[in-house]
Amino acid sequence: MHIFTAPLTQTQQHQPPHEIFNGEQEPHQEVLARVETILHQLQQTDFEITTVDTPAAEMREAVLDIASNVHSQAYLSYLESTSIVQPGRAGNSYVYPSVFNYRADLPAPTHPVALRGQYSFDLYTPVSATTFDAAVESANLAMAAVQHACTANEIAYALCRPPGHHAEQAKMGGYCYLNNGAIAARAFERHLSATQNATQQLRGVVLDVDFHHGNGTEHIFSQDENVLTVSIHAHPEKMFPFFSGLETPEYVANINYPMPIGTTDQQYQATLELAMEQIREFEPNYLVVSYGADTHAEDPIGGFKLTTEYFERMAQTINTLNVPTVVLQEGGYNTSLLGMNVARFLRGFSQ
Ligand code: Q9C
Ligand code: ZN
Repeated sequence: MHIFTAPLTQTQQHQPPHEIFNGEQEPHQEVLARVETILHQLQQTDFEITTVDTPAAEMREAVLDIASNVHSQAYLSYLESTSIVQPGRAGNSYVYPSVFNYRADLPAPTHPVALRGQYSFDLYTPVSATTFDAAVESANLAMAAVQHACTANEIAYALCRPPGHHAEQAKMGGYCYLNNGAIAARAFERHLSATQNATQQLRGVVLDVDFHHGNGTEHIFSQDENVLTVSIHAHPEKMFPFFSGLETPEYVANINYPMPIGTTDQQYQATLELAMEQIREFEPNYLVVSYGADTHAEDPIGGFKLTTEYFERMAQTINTLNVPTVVLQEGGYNTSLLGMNVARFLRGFSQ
């Protein structure tokens, strides 16, 4: 297991003060302390840690190159445009949508207020002049992990922040801006097609074990038969993101396991074993694990009952494919337990 993290001083400036729920401001859950506690805990392990310090311009170019196979050009251009500090606005001030696009078939509008609603699907995912760079840096870690998994024959973990799995092809949401899991899958395709024999069609799996449905990843690959997306998550009738997460026959390689609130280790394990059965049948050449510790019993916004000890078993169950694998950090919001939960999960990949 090899850990990839970003320098805390630079683009981790992304710190949204609040999210808006039901018209009220609530403290934002996706805080910098998440990274600090995870890093602190991983420093107590004997995993090797690499701080990825790619020069900013080089990083933007490399990430946008892969991200252009995941997100629309218009969305990427919009996101990049938000990194320029607007006159009269502080660099760390966050903007939120006010009107969402109610006519997606008409020409795209240009007013800044319209753009915020065009490229977003919720009021949890605001943007400041620091957000684009943080999202790029997060995706860059996912790509560094993929490179390592392909060249060093070792599982790699990317301490991604902000998370990625809710980001759609052309919309931010659920604290996510760039879909790190989808970017990792495309990066795997690029690396492995350069090294493996060219006649073989590459197939990969993105397994999403965050508490919330991986709507973005599912939708981005919904018509790609070579990327199987599998998600185990809280039933959308009870939980964010509400509009997806059930079986969707139109999607060509997708499996969803909606779970009840209160799901225990045992229930989760039985479902994960089914999921792994399906994944083995797909015979993938690589695996991306979107990992959220918000399935833990004491997560402030979750609702499952998983224990810290179970995360190790979860990882052992996942780690049976023997293909290049990366683990990407998605959610997990209990900042006292998050570091331990992540360390425990990663330990399960290291036996
Ligand atoms: N009042 C991830 O775990 N809903 N995103 C929060 C709190 C948004 C979660 C509601 C949850 C987004 C990556
Ligand atoms: Zn989540």
